[in-house]
Amino acid sequence: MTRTLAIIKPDAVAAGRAGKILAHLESEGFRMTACRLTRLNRLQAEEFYGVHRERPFFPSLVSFMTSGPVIPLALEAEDAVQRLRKVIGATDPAEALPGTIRALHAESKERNAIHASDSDENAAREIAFFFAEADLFSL
Ligand code: FUP
Repeated sequence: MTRTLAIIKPDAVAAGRAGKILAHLESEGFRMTACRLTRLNRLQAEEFYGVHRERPFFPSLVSFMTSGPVIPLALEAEDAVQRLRKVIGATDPAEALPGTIRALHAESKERNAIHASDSDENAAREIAFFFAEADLFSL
């Protein structure tokens, strides 16, 4: 078993889609090892997306990610990082394969319902961003 981090983003939480997204993740075999409902402040959002700091969409992304509550989830599965990337679909919902979470629930490239770590190294960093080791349940 390996771990990855998902975040159900403010658009999906506000639209009442968090339950459906969690059910989708569970139906794909992901198990929750930690879960919170929280709102990022500006500094936290800027740090989380620090790799995109110089990109033109960065201010808008930070503003969106701080606009309301989010649900970070530490998830466990075999090959969790790569499998979750497949299940969420492409960044832009217009390019996401049918049946993926972003194809089903995202509004736009920015308001795209869910985040998923893109490597094992980033998964470890992103899980630690939201959760203490003692908060993680091993299943
Ligand atoms: P992803 O790994 O699919 O979440 O996509 P990226 O790491 O490339 O981008 C991180 C977030 O930046 C996306 F979820 C949404 C936002 N973004 C934009 O708003 N516009 C863009 O052109 C690219 C990314």
